[in-house]
Amino acid sequence: MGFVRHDLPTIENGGTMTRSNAEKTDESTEEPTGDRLGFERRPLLKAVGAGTALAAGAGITTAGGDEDDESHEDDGYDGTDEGDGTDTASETREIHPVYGYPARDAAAIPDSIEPDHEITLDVAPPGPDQPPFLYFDPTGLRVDSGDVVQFTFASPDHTVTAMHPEIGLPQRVPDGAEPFSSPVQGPGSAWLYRFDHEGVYDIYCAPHLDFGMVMRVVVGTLEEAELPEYARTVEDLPSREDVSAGLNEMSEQNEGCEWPNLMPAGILGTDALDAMTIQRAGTVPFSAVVEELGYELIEAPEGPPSEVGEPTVRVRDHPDYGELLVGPEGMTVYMFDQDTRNAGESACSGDCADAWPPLTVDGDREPVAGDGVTADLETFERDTGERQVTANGWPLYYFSRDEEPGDVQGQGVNDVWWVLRPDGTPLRTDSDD
Ligand SMILES: [Cu+2]
Repeated sequence: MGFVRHDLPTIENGGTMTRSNAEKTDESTEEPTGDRLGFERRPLLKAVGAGTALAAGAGITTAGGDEDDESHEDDGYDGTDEGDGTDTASETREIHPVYGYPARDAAAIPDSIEPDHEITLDVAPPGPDQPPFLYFDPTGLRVDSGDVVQFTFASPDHTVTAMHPEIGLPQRVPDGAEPFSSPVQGPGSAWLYRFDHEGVYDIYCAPHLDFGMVMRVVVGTLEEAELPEYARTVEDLPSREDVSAGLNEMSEQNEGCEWPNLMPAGILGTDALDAMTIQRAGTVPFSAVVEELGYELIEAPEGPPSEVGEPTVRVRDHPDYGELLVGPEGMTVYMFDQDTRNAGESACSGDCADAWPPLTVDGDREPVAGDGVTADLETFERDTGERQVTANGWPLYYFSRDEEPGDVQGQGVNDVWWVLRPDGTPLRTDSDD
């Protein structure tokens, strides 16, 4: 199985920011139909709701041109792969001209890849008179030929995709540039790409093209007179009318909707993203683009954006017990038989809590369910003021003797501490073994 499919999240399980924002604009676009899901290679990618991941996936598969490319699975996708001992580091760590270098953990990119620039993919919440923005920041970037750019994913369900006919959009990359794309990636991950061809690269996020999630990279030093035609016009890009018509087609309920989305043509048509402006400035922040469009970039309400969508509780497969709930770092969590389900209090404090530290969330954060977690996650306030996470009504605890992800030293201790299934039911096993 290729990693693209493996890592295709949908809006439904994708986390918080995108979901809540998308819901605001997409309320009327639910109920995807079979027709909609059939990806057509049209200038307008269908890109809302359940169609999102499919559109992105289709684009990426096309980009690769060979979804059975086994070799890429060994390219160190998780960024921590030590390899099988037969590949040299340079072979496994190379930045592929089509696939780039996806790193599941942005903090674990090998030292051999040194990015020259960084771009963040993120979401800004909606304001009273403006939609949510899905954006690359900076939105305009000038690099030298051969420079490596790290794209850092701060919120769920984005891609970094070349505007290229093989991926369904007009060519807006230099001649000879590959139809590159990242997989659909989520918070905490990164994707690296080397820009080898001088010229103008227009890039988009496939799931969020309709939201105007596009950017421009200028490679090398260009003369205004030699700019390619596509850098002077946005007429070949989906217009507001195209995007609205496409979105309205998706559901009868959408008929006559006016879509507040920033449009691809609207973004790339700004003076701020003029290729010469980018070249002079070096970087053009997204705030400058939205200001030119009469909006204001609203910062996400709290915390570093990279943490907003991080799952609080995940599912991890254990060789003996199967799928279990674990905390954000992968450490096993347990329930306590002395607790009362849904009581909103904990029977474990003091010394007990030293041995069994509660899984807590900071501030006003809501716990976020990772892929496969079907238990309802809630919180209550402990006597200490900390907010402890519950799953299916059971307060969750770590065990202090567990040292690494996968450890289940706490299972069956005193016949009262138990691991939990993804739906939050305790797994009570015979502790004699
Ligand atoms: Cu996106």
